[in-house]
Amino acid sequence: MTLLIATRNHHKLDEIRQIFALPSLRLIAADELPGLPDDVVEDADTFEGNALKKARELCAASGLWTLADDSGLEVAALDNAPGVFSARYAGEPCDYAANNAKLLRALDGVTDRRARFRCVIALCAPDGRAWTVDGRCEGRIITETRGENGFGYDPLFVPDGSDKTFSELDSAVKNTLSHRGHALRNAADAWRAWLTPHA
Ligand code: ITT
Repeated sequence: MTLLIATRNHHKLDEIRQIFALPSLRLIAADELPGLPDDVVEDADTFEGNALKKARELCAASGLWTLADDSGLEVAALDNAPGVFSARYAGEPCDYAANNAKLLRALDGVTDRRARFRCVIALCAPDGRAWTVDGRCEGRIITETRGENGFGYDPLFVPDGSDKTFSELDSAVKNTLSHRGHALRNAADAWRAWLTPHA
């Protein structure tokens, strides 16, 4: 069976391919399928809403079972901002360095550094049915960027139980701890029988 991954974000795609490797399930990226809409307008006010929108639009355009990821960072001292605006926190187009710089300015002098990453994975079937699962990772925001791996807010985020940022951990370790890892393992548990019916 073929599953379309409804993301244009290559970092996410790499992580999804590493984590969501089910037997006899072929993952195909949106960039590999010509004729799909370039961008889905992410105007829902929840991760669930945006994940479902991405999955439904690309499923309708492709006719394939489709999986989408909507994710972001919630910072306690900022009333859970940037949340669904994580990709465009410092404006559009998405600029990870500018987002990190803005986050550090917003937390300047703030002692409560608690934050969490959240990820909602949506699955849409060609007949229009759709489902979601989620995952989260609690941690804190440090005061300067550290590490080279990963993407987005990874250089500023230290998951609970670690003293390294996601950017200092290798991707296999990040995937065991991360919001995306938790969400995709929940997805495999919930949907394995549909996605690998003959495995
Ligand atoms: P698609 O919509 O095409 O999937 P996107 O990058 O626009 O790609 P989102 O709208 O879900 O995806 O925004 C996710 C943002 O949240 C991303 O740009 C990062 O800023 C942040 N983010 C999500 N997961 C992350 C992770 O594992 N590490 C660091 N930052 C992450």
